[in-house]
Amino acid sequence: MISTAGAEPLGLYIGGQFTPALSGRVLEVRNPKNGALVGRVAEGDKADIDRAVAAAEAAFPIWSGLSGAARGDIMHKAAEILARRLPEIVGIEVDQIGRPRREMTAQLARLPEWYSYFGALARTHEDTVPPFGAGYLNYTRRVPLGVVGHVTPWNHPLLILTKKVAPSMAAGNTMVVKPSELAPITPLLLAEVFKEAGVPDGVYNVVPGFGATAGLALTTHPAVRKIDLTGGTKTGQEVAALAGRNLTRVAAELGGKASVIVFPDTDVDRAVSAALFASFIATGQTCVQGARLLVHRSIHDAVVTRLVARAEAIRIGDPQDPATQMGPLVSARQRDLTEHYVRIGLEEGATLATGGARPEGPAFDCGFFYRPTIFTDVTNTMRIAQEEIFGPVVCVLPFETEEEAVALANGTEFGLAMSVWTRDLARAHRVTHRLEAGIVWINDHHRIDPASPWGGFKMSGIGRENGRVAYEEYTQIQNVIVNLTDAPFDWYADDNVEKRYS
Ligand code: TXE
Repeated sequence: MISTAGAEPLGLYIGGQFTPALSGRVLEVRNPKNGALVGRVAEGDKADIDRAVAAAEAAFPIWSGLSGAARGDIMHKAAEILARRLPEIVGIEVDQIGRPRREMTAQLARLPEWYSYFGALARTHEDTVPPFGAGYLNYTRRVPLGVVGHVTPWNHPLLILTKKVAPSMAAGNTMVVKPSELAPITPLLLAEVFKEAGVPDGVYNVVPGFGATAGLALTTHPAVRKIDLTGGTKTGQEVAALAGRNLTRVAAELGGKASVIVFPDTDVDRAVSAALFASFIATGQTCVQGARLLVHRSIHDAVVTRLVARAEAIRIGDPQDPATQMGPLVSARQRDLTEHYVRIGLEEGATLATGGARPEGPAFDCGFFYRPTIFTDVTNTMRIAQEEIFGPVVCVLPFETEEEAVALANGTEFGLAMSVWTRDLARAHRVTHRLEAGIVWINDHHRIDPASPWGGFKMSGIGRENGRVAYEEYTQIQNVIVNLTDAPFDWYADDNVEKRYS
């Protein structure tokens, strides 16, 4: 097992080996709860990305040459090994990003399902035989793209990585991962899982480093056939523009500003637990965070009163303590951003119902902690209602009519996810069908499954993770048209036979 505690930094993972960066540079991973060193990791740049892409290119004929069933078997094995190693991996994930152990245990326990689901897809995928006409057999083949690049963030390091790795691996691609500079350790640990499962060397390569160096080198590499990125909308726009020069495909899961829409037939306690779950999981650092709570005016005051009391009772503390319900933000930068937006909210005239400050006490002095924060009297034109904050801040906006709720919910540039809370079946579906969002939960929030397509409308991204569609987006179609007759055909012959051209 690789160690994160020793003096030797963890290497990049290229061609089945851990190796130092060519530059010799190393980056430090620090625990956001207290600044303690979690581990030292080799910091890759362009030269290392070039090596990793070359390793992935070399492995491509081997991996793509296996049958889907053989790839599926290896991925099922990876699922079993990963399940066995989860306790150790959860502990490191918690130290890297500060999310509470109870959240990371629940989230990471699901990861093996991705390898099982996509392994099964690799085994069972069927191509098509489109109609063509008498005397012909016409069939399609889905073939892998080649080397693909995964650029991943820090907020769900392994879940987001897995959403990209599992479908691309199942479809027969080889890959280079550029994980977030804040959370590179667990993506490196995953390499051990794949090695033990029998994934050939060079299929899965990891080059930790910064966006402006390693990230840029990967996304502009001419041999990379697809970039799959999760990050901020600005990053997605930049990456897509540059990748376009090489006609590299881009999938991007970007920012969000999800609305939680609560109709008046919802029980107040249910609405409050919905809002808490939607808004404060991951200290609000998730792209589908319920950052906007749209509540019918008739229950607005009751919901706000109860929500404030419940938010104030959330236990903030050491993320490794199983009793902790909210950990720190991931970095000083994320906390600065949160504080910046809280100031903006106050300047814009919103009312701070609770939070808006760091928790006090020696346990919080050296970490990036921030209290759950609720703004009321928010209007849809305020920046706090429109821009992604990515912290534990929720804006409450009242509405009167269904029409108004839909207009408010759709009234941002984002379109990743929303949730609708009502017991009225017809209204639930009627409203959902008018929402501009790639994911809608009815009477729920945050739910995710490997079989269920995940991705955004509007400025929240392009392409889809999860589901058959994700597998297919990691393939390209070859159409094979077979003439089944031996009848002579000579287009230029003067034989008075009518020629068929199409
Ligand atoms: O993300 P970045 P950051 C949002 C959230 C957050 C903001 C900034 O609002 O406050 O983005 O967070 C790599 N070429 N989300 O700075 O920079 C980078 O190294 C190639 C939403 O952490 O977008 C990292 O690996 N790569 C989100 C990854 O992109 C580049 C998750 C994401 O980093 C690059 C995270 C470049 N030019 C942040 N610049 C979500 N959708 O869940 C950066 N990277």
